[in-house]
Amino acid sequence: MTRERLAYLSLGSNMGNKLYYIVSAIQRINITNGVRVSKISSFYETDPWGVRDQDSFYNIALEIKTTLLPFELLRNLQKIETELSRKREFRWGPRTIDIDIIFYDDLKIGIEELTVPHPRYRDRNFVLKPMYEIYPHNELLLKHMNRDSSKIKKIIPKILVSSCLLGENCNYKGGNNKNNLLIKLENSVSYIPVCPEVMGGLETPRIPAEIKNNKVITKKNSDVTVEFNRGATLALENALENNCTLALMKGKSPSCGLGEIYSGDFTGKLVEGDGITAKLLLKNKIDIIPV
Ligand code: PH2
Ligand code: MG
Ligand code: MG
Repeated sequence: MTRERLAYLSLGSNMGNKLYYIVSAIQRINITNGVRVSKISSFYETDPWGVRDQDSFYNIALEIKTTLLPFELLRNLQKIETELSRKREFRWGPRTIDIDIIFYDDLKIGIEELTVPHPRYRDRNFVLKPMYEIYPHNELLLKHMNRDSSKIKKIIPKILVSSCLLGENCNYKGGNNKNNLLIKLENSVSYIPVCPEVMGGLETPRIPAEIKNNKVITKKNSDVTVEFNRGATLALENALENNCTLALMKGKSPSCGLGEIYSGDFTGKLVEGDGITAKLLLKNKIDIIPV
């Protein structure tokens, strides 16, 4: 077992739902074996650097702790880029997601595939500014900051989130599904917490329910479809009022699950499908990351 080392990453996106790509990347980095995200900077909207004639970027910086060697880390990050539809068309062109290793411990690596520290970070405020937030004792970052005058603006994205993921005791058992990464992200975004089941009028704790034949049925065989639909509508209203384009939703749940949900037999088995709220959000062009 190699020891854990600190590395600093720069993330950027300027295609499609930029917020979705950046947050998806953070989550995928955090669940990679041998990697955990330890610090997340603010989000910045930045002028395109290099090739100027393209959409503005969202950029952030991450501190990670990793037992992976630089090349293993690089491979894993490239895999995440590919999973998030990254296509390599031309240098510095538009991309759904770019994940660059800026520093890896105090290592200096210089071969064709990987140069660390990143060869151009000193010229890029979109790297320096977010990085300085989470790495303030690195004076070099500050020193380089004014070589580049391109505009960069801090933003606080609004994100719809299942309340239980932030630690609210609103799941059916009366407990929560607190997620450490989402708690860490709380300093960089503005969360709009919703629990569609509670908003729909159900109590906590409540009898578990699952979707079967397009209805939501409790384990005691009562039909709670009306409550689930009401909760979904209220969650959607919250999202629209706040112009959310992204929702972080509790996975597998009959309200919030995406892609896979419980089968309807109360056996713990999963089947393909979306929860009632997830389906409504998607229909209204709000992207979902299941957590
Ligand atoms: N990435 C590039 C080229 N230009 N400009 C901004 N503002 N942000 C980026 O992340 C970025 C860029 C190549 O990686
Ligand atoms: Mg890059
Ligand atoms: Mg890159």
